[in-house]
Amino acid sequence: MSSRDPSADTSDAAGVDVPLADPERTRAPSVAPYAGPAGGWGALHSVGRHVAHSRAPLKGVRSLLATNQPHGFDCPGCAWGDASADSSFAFCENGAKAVAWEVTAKRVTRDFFARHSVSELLTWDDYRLEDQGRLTEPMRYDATRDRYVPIGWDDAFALIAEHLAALDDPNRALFYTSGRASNEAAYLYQLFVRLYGTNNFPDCSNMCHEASGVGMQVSLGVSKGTVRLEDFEQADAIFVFGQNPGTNHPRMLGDLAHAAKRGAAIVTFNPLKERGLERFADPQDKREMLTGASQPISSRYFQPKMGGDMAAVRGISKALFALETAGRFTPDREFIAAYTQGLEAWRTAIDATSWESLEAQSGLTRADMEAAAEVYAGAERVIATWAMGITQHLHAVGSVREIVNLLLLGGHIGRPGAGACPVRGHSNVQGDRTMGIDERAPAWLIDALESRYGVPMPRQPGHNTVNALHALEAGQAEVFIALGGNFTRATPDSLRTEAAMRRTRLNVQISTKLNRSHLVIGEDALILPCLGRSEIDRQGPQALPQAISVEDSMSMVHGSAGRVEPASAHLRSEPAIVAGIAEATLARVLPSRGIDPGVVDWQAMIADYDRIRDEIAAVIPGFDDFNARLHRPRGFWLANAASERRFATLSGRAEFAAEPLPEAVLHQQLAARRDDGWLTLQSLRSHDQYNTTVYGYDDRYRGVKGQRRVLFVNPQDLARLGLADGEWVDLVGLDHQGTPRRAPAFRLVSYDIPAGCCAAYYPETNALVPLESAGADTGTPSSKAVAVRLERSTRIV
Ligand SMILES: Nc1nc2c(c(=O)[nH]1)N[C@H]1C(S)=C(S)[C@@H](COP(=O)(O)OP(=O)(O)OC[C@H]3O[C@@H](n4cnc5c(=O)[nH]c(N)nc54)[C@H](O)[C@@H]3O)O[C@H]1N2
Ligand SMILES: Nc1nc2c(c(=O)[nH]1)N[C@H]1C(S)=C(S)[C@@H](COP(=O)(O)OP(=O)(O)OC[C@H]3O[C@@H](n4cnc5c(=O)[nH]c(N)nc54)[C@H](O)[C@@H]3O)O[C@H]1N2
Ligand SMILES: [Mo]
Repeated sequence: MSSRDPSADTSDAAGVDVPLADPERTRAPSVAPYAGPAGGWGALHSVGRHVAHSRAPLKGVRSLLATNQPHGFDCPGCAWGDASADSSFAFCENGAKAVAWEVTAKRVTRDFFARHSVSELLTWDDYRLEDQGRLTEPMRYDATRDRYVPIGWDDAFALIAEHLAALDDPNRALFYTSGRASNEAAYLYQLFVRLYGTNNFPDCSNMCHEASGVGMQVSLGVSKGTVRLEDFEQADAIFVFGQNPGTNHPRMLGDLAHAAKRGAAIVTFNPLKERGLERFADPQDKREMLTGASQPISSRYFQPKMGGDMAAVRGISKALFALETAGRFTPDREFIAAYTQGLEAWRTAIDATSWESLEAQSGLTRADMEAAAEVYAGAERVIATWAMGITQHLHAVGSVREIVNLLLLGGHIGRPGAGACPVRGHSNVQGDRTMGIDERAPAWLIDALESRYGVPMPRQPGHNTVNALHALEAGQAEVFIALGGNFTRATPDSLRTEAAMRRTRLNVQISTKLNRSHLVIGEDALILPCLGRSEIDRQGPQALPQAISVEDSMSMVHGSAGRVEPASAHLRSEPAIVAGIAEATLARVLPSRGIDPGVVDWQAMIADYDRIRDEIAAVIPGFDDFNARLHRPRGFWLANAASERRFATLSGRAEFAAEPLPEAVLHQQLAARRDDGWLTLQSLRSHDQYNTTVYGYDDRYRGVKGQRRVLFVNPQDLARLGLADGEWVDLVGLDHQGTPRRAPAFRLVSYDIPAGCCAAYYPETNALVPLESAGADTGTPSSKAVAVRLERSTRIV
């Protein structure tokens, strides 16, 4: 294999417009199974390499040590809860990589933008763009020179205000949020956007855990998990659905390992054998590190087909009812009678579902489901956790509700050591929603905002992520502002997304690093560089360091204060940038509506973030006395009614869901067409990435080195299709109108994955995810079920 010209890859094949990785990145990977456990020395060595690559070893290491400590900053890596306040620094390889990536010594300066036109940067891949380092000053796109040029902060704010004031309808502006934004930034952002007049809050969570919130809300009356970290110390059985904690929530492995060690059963459902769910060596355990010992994690490991979980869980429940008849399982009848409704309808639905159909949809055998039921029946306290393997499907809400059904059957909601645990993605995605980043704002929130500020707020629902793209396509939206993230790369159907983003009149990206969202632009564009979480945020006349706050997956809210000097003197904090935009914009738009722009004193809040928290305390339930409670070592817990067996559903009871299974999920639909090469693709994360941020080209636990363009396929499928491990293929999909989409050049890796299923990394595969293929009740793209055909690649010689 040799390299090829990347520019040739951008245009010639139908439906391709995103460049391939640059030539050295299209080299052949080395592929060999990984023998070690997750964690262990492999993790320590990897951190060393990544810290060195960031060229800021000392600073990097010092800040790492402060992460997730009582007086340090919250790890920007994931939303798993933090261990007790007195424990020493919790080592996490991928948390360390996230921090090293942020505290890098590399910088993107005005000279960089003078040297590289936007057209040139569009041929760079995701890794190379972000690897240039931290953004250092505000920049504005100059179309005549096709380059970004410096602009002052005030001029940038004035430009945004001008564009926003010029819109005849505030609903023509879109305000995206990525889940790293702090509670303080998010609160100010939603306040500004609603004062401006819209609920257009497309959000990363629309592509992520939306189904968890929607499903749990109907079933349990809460949209958040009901467990706390302590519950993992008491559970007898932990059912882990559709997640890869070894890579995406490594600190969770510590909790799973402790549970496994004391004998709790860990039952995993995942089409792939993820190493972290098999064995883990804790890098902080001296004995394990010295002796090479490791802790087995899953006691049972089931490999359903993608989209098969609702059927699998229904099968477990069917088996439980059979065990009940045999006198070997007792549902929690007291709990069911006192707190739930709908059991009979659900049971009727289960009785009406044959084992054959459960097997066909789940890809598991009846014996598998019965074995899982045995574990459940023998456990007094059961936790179920899940992530993207459940939520990124069209029927995700059904799956979430079926998992909740299973928990309700044994009374595993609202008792110690038991409960539902959607494991969130971004480190503050849950907090952002709590702060009101919600395109379907509940009435109580709008009421509370109106009464606090005395200004009418919009009540009409706004655009979620997918609808925001539709609005751009239809010319119904023209200004796009992003508080973090990489919208253009994270969203489906890259071809259409990029065309839609090119229709913007103004595209504003508040970011720490350069990414493709800065380059796919229309008329006018701004890059507004902000502080990262690791950096000291000084505000007010005395330049006092400020803390921000975040909420983890267990609804713990805690403070976070940066430790290192900012990457550039010109950076501003996210709250300060939002306040700057708000002040400039509202001064122009509110007076014409007869409203005094002074209703909110933005500068006072920026001078002292305690003032922002006073506002949060006044508006958002659960935050009374916020400033005092924030500084407790582990912060404080937001009450969760369902965990106290109060169910704020329509009926006031927890609701069993009795929805039918989907008639046929994608792998079933494609089964008949498999000989034509059709497979169900899931797009997932490698070990060396954070969403669209690519740290490197290795996926250690899956045994792949030096390449991201790989496709994991079942050996039987390879044989049937006349393909072999090591060959290169293009992935071809179809949009909703049958127009081809192509993601070129993936190296086949024969892999332990159910027949008919395959896997490759996102965002390289986003080109194939149809924009119309999103959950009707969630708007979440079905990134874990994409129909693709394999074509031998003509592109690699
Ligand atoms: N280092 C690192 N940490 C991260 C992130 C990151 O990119 N890098 N991203 C953060 C974010 S925003 C999120 S949302 C989370 C994501 O965390 P995960 O949900 O763990 O992320 P994915 O890599 O998408 O993994 C999906 C897992 O589900 C499995 N799966 C896929 N389809 C199915 C299915 O139909 N059924 C079942 N049972 N399993 C299935 C896959 O094999 C894979 O193990 O991680 C967060 N933390
Ligand atoms: N096909 C497919 N698509 C998916 C997924 C999938 O599994 N498959 N997963 C989906 C999921 S779960 C999610 S959450 C989304 C993620 O979508 P996003 O949240 O939009 O994407 P990220 O890649 O996390 O954003 C990376 C960028 O954030 C900026 N950034 C980093 N730190 C900070 C900070 O502290 N402040 C600010 N302002 N900016 C910062 C940097 O400039 C960086 O380039 O992608 C979704 N898209
Ligand atoms: Mo996510």
